[in-house]
Amino acid sequence: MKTRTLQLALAAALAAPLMAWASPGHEGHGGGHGDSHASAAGQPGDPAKVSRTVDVQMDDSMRFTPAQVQVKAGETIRFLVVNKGKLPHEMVIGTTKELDEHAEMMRKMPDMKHAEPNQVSLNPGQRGGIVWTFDKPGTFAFACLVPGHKEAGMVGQVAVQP
Ligand SMILES: [Cu+2]
Repeated sequence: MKTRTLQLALAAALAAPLMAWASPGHEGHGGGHGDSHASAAGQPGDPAKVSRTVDVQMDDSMRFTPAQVQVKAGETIRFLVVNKGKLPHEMVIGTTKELDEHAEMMRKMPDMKHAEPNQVSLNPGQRGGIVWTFDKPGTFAFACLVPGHKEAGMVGQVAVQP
């Protein structure tokens, strides 16, 4: 499981700088869902202004392919996501901290379903998309927050170049 080890190592390496990045105003889901879609990782993109499409596959090996995406700050990316597995999977974009907090919430409320612009939840064989604008440079993440999946390594990384 070389890839998984690499991902875990990356996650660990990234955790520290991301802490410094998070602004107090963006911490957690304090105000509850729905009042703001802001994330330190960017903002929902305008489908009419997509810069580029990135195809992403999810499968039951608990991996995203590709697990690494490079973008330039300001780009609006359309992620076209397909679930090739036999389990439901999802892709959620955010900072490592946001995703950790979100995963914790999912563990407490496993039946919670919500549609946010930074995520797509797909049943086996289903396709979907996320349009997201990465407006700030930095290293961000995406993960499957189905309980256990992120922990099993279902995490990817978006490097946003200035
Ligand atoms: Cu998954």
